[in-house]
Amino acid sequence: MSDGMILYGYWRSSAAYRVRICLNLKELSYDSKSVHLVRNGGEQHSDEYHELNASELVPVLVDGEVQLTQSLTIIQYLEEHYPDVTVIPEQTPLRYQALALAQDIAMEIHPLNNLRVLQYLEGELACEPERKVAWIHHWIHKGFTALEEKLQKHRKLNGDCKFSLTSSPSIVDICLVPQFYNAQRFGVDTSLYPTINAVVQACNQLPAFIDAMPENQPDANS
Ligand SMILES: N[C@@H](CCC(=O)N[C@@H](CS)C(=O)NCC(=O)O)C(=O)O
Repeated sequence: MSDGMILYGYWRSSAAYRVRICLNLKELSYDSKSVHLVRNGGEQHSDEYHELNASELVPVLVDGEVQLTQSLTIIQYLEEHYPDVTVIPEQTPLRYQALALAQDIAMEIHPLNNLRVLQYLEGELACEPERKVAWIHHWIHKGFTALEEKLQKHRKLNGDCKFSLTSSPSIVDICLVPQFYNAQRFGVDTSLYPTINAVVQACNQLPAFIDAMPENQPDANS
């Protein structure tokens, strides 16, 4: 276990939520530093935080001398440096399937509904609130439809499994659970995706996932 890891995040940030799950699964202790994404125009835009990540996005993980951005890179770093519990399968082709599905969520769904994208739609592009919601739902449904199909195909070929691709939680589940939370927060009808639902339910019974939930963070509802 490493002393002194610091995670800069925000209770509702999906990307920080991914890192919290990964740290918990690996039983690594860390201190949380809250970066309020809304208050005072967003603390991510402060000079102090800009020094830490010029992209002005959370999370940032500091582990001793190492300072990291991008949740998938942070997970890869944790996997390589704290391998006692693994979250990226080792066997080919499962490993690459898992990395690809994690990217399907983290790169094809999440960025389109990120705070700054929604703020730009509402602000500069003067998008009506209901059209903004339509945008959010459209991209989540598109991503979840494909993901549901991929998870069902995996089951047809390999038999049933408790988590997305494997019998223990992987990087796919780490990305899926926060995206599902986000979908529900925005009122997306998630009942359309039975396999995704079953996987999320299985994950959310585990302490590592429960402890990482937004409402269980020190800055929840701040
Ligand atoms: N690809 C990045 C995404 C990071 C990201 O989008 N973070 C969001 C919260 S989930 C953020 O900081 N948003 C602030 C903003 O949009 O101004 C990662 O995986 O770490």
